Amino acid sequence: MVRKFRIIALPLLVISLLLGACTTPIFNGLTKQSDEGNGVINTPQVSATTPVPTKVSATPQPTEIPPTPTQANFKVSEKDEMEMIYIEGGEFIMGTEDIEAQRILEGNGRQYPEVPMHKVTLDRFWIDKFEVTNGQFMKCVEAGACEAAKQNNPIFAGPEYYTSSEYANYPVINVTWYKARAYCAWADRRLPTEAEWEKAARGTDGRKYTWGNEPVSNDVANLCDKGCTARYPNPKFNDGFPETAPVGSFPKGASPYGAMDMAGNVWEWTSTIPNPYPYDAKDGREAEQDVEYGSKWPERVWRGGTWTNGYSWLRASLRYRSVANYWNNNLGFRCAASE
Ligand SMILES: [Ca+2]
Ligand SMILES: [Ca+2]
Repeated sequence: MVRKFRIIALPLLVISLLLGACTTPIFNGLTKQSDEGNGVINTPQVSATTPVPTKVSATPQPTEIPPTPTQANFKVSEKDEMEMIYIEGGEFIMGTEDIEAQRILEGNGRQYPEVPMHKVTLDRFWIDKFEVTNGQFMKCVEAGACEAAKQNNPIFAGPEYYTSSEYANYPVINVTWYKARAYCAWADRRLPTEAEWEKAARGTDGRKYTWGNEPVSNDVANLCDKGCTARYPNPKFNDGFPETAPVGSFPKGASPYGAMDMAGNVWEWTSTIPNPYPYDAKDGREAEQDVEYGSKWPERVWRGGTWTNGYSWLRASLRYRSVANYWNNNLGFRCAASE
């Protein structure tokens, strides 16, 4: 009896092992896809404003891996292959009561008041994950839709900065607001408003920096560190980049949504005309045309700090500004989109 049981049990054991060997890789594959889809964004809230992935089906084919909810939060632009991040609609905390911001108010004339801290409600939008690069901008120039960046204020790379494949993944610089706007239009996008920019940079919780409230360190942003070639190198920091850095070089400084370099590397143009808080998109500061608005020369807001500035310029709420036809070797941009 015992012998007969062994004869039957042995083939069953073999069959079950084979089944196990077959099913394990499939399970692992599903798990891996799910992890990749999660990125740095938490599971999104399901709401009427959440975009529906085009491949979602109520009855997915057995051979297809079901899309995870987070896949709806990323897309890639067909025009310039920019990765884009979905930012849900709703309220966030804009501005600051930070003592640094209060103190700076008394000083730099081109810095603009960040106070008071207040709540702003935005519609959903998409934000570029990275600053627009030389490689991407050159495609727009070659397409005849963009005017080349100014090359008379170069960094050490000289004119090759814009054209060499070595710098294709570095942020484009020396572009005016008009050139930035033209690029985003070519790429079927637009410049972000400064409110959108700030929400994408700091999330909804009013944090001081993209990464949280911890002090600035070497691995969160490209700022003017000890090797910096700009006017005020700071020997207390060593971020490894004397001038601009390839986009996405500081993943530890990513925003809560996963956007890169929203602290440091290059300043970023926004669509917004500087105007005191509270932020109100309907009071004329988001005028699309080059209208006269409080000044003969329309100004626009910059955000995010840069490789030529120190750690105190990396606050997510910091506002800087210039006339729209200004350019500099620390000034670039990223784009946004409503849909
Ligand atoms: Ca640096
Ligand atoms: Ca930046």
